[in-house]
This record gives sequence, C-alpha cells and structure tokens, in this order.
Amino acid sequence: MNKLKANICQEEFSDETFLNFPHIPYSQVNQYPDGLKDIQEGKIHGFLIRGVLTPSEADTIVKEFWKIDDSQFDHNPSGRTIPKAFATVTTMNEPGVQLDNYFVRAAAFWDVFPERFGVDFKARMKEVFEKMSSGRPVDVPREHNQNITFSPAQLREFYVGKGGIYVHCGKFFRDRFSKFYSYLDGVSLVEEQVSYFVMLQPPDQGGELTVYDILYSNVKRKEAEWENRKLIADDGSIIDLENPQNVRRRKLRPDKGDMIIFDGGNIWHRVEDPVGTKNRITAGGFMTFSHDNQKVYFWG
Ligand SMILES: O=C(O)CCC(=O)C(=O)O
Ligand SMILES: [Fe+2]
Repeated sequence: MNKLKANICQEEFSDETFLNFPHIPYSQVNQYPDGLKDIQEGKIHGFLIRGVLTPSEADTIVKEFWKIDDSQFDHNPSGRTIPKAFATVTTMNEPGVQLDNYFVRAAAFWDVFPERFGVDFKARMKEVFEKMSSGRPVDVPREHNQNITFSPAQLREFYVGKGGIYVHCGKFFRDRFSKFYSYLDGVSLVEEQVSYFVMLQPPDQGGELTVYDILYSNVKRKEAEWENRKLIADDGSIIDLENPQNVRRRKLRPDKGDMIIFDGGNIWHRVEDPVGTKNRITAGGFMTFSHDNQKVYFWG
C-alpha cells in the first residue's frame, strides 16, 4: 500500500482499490458536478468529503445535542436517534397516526434547528448535494397532500460497546420496511437509495464505516437480523465477512465535520462498535431521485 493511500483510508484484507471512493476536501467538491449521477450509475461508489462542517460547527451541534431531554429520542439497543426516523414509524400498527407524529416531530425539530444548534445543517446539506447534482434541484420531499416536509436527517448516537449497526444495505431494508417504501415511492424513486451522514463526534477508536466488496445484486440475505458476520449469496453459498479469502473490505473513518455519501442501497456495509470514552454521533439520512430523475431528494 503506498503512503498516500494509507493516509486517506485504512484498507484491510487487500492492497487493491476495489471501490471507487474518492476522498476530497469540501473545497474540491465542484470537481464532481455529476457526483450523484456517478453514484446512481455505479461509476463512483461513494465520497468522503472532508470538512463539510468545521470542527467548531460540529462541536456546537454536539453541545446542544447533550441538552436534549432523553425522552425526546427513539431508543434502540445500540443507541438513540432524533427526531423520529421515517423507517421506524411505518413498521408500527397505526401508520396514519404514527406518520402524523413523524411529520410533527420533524417540523418541531428542524424549524428551530439553525437557531438552537447554531448551524443550518439542512441548508449545508442542500448546498453540498447541489454542487454534485448535475444541476438538478435538491430538496427535502413534501408529504403528498399536506404542506409539510420530511425530516432532512436524524441525529444518531451510537453507544460505546453496544455494537454499532449490523451489516446491511439499503435494499435489504427495503424488503423489511415495505410499507414505508411504498409511501415514499409516491414522491420519489427509491430504487437508487444513496446514504449520507456527517460525523459530529468520532469515538476514540472503532466506529468506522466498513464497506464490503459485495453488492445487493448477487447477495440479498443474511440468516438473522442480528447476524453481523455472514451473508448468504443468491447461489446459496455463505460469505464470511471476517475471511479475507471471501471478501475484501475497507474501513472509512471520517473525522469531525467530514461527510460520507455512498451507495448504501447496494453496497453491504456496517458501522463498527465504538470503543473508548466517547459515543459516536452522526447526522444523516438518505437521498433518492424523482421518478423522472430530474430532482434529488434527501430525507431521514
Ligand atoms: O453512521 C451512520 O450514521 C449511518 C451509517 C449507515 O449505515 C448509512 O449511512 O447507511
Ligand atoms: Fe446504512
């Protein structure tokens, strides 16, 4: 592995570059005006963009984050998120009521966010995406019939030692949250789901985004939801993610204020368990494209 490559990303199990994943400073994003289209078309697998927020902007958000009452969060075994994630509301029994709840919470959180957290996160994301959207307008989608918008992102805290996020890809979730996706399908094209997130507080160690050299097109299953090591290929063979003969992987470690945009719909990936004294905090969501592919939406 040459020195430059070692500097820009920690790569395990392989010296080859198997995913096209440029690491660039935010000032160079304008060199990729078709970046999102390139991800849609599989030409680029993702970007690590350094310094989309300054470290002090990230710190300011985190400082306010700690003031939020715990009762406002959605809790899961490995952490907590705010505001409510769209995917989780639609798995519940009363989708109508829960959806209203989602929109109300999204508005309550994001309407005051710039003033309360000192950074207009939604505007910054729009700015980044617009530089890479081939001139297509970028926005948070609106609810079908009402004048309300989706949440642009969730803030996500991952507790140290609680497992991170088990291996998954967006299309795998699509099968699980079908009600949610049929709803979203009304506004946009969900086949091309792209993931994005900004690192607000990296843990001391661990917490990397590991991307595998495995796509949903030939691997669609794992044995159980909590499985974090083995996938089942379409031909029935078992892929052991810890075995370098089976699969190549790359660990990405964004610093505070760095953003990752990647083809999380197709690429199997996981968030490693954070280690040390600091929980991992990110803000992120997804990006999809309108049916005519003329608009870019981001939401969470
Ligand atoms: O680190 C995060 O916030 C989420 C990582 C992930 O699984 C994704 O962006 O799809
Ligand atoms: Fe993901």
